[in-house]
Amino acid sequence: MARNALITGITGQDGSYLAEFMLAKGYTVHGLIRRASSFNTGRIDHLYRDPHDPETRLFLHYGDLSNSEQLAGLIYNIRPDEIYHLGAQSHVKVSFDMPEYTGDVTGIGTTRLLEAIRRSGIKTRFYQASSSEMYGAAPAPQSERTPFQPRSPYAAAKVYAYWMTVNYRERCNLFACNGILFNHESPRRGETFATRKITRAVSRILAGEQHKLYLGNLDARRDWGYAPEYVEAMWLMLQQDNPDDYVLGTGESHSVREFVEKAFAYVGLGWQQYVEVDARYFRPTEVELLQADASKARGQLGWSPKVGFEELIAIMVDADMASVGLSPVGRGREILAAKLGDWHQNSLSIMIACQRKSGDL
Ligand code: NDP
Ligand code: GDR
Repeated sequence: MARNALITGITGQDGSYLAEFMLAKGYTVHGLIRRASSFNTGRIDHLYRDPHDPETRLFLHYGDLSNSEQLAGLIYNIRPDEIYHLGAQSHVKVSFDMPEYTGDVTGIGTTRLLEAIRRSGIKTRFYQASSSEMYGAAPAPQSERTPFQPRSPYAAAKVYAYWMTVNYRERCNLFACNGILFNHESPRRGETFATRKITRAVSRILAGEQHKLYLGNLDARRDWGYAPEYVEAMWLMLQQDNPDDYVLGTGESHSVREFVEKAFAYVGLGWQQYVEVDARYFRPTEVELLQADASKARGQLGWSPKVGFEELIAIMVDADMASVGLSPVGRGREILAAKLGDWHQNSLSIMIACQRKSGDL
């Protein structure tokens, strides 16, 4: 019988890639989605089929991480073999404006799920989307052994969720894993995160739809990888003999300034003419330097990312150019074709298809 998976955050960047990946593996996929006054399923519309169709293997359920009663019912009824908990208020800057809400959804949301699993008594495997933000001020490179020094309400909420995951693993013998993921990006990245804000601006400037790009701290350094490669490792973690925690990242660190420079240069523009620094995008406390030591994932999961920094930029700028009706430079497409097979290659066309709204949920 096909295995069952439940994905929270299925409408987000990672959730959409993971759903694709799991469907391709033959799983039946259940996703938690929020009720919204407009369609919020743009990233998964291409996967959605009429639930009356006997071939359907993707099912969406309304719910919210702030509502434990509903989560318990869902888990009890679906009885998933694997649960990927990706749902969160995931924006670090927003978490300074909404610390209590972020704690509730990003932190306690994990406890609600873990408790629902415990109470239902089902046998399942649980993945917690932990974050490199948890390292905060800790010196780089950061590994599973590096102590956390969170610098934002988001990071503090993730640290709480991390330890609750460990606690349920030890206390209830639950197969529960923390994936401590460093930044991973794609054409499906939310438009207010730095990389996508930049690649989208580059394409809109080229198309004459935007004239300036306002950014915050250009000196912060991040370890940026390509998102589809990371969701594959989430699945790998839950296929191991024993539950454990793993860092995922490229091992390279680059500044926001370098990202800007390369993204503009990719289309033949100089960035200084277009970029201005605006204090409103600075954070009260910043994480200056993140760089992964992912040797454990490499050794135990056999995972190492193939897409490098400049390649990631090419993939993202190409996709954003296509979405504003420009002909992409094309290197991004070549990289996807050459380095990644199967479902990765669809990334660009799906990104464009994402603009369509199905309307049949
Ligand atoms: P996104 O912000 O793209 O997606 C977040 C998802 O969570 C969306 O589906 C969103 O739904 C859902 N969500 C938000 N609030 C609630 C709620 N109250 N109830 C139910 N669902 C909710 O995040 P990513 O895909 O980038 O990241 C996935 C996870 O991984 C997150 O937990 C993030 O914190 C974590 N992470 C991400 C990294 C990255 O670089 N991308 C790195 C490390 C960790 P909606 O679409 O309706 O808003
Ligand atoms: P991050 O990603 O905070 O690392 O969290 P984000 O892209 O928001 O910021 C990266 C760095 O860029 C700097 N920056 C700006 N950031 C944004 N969003 N907008 C700007 O205008 C801007 N200018 C400069 C930031 O200060 C920061 O240093 C992401 C999220 O996906 C989290 O959920 C996840 O846990 C971590 O990555 C790992």
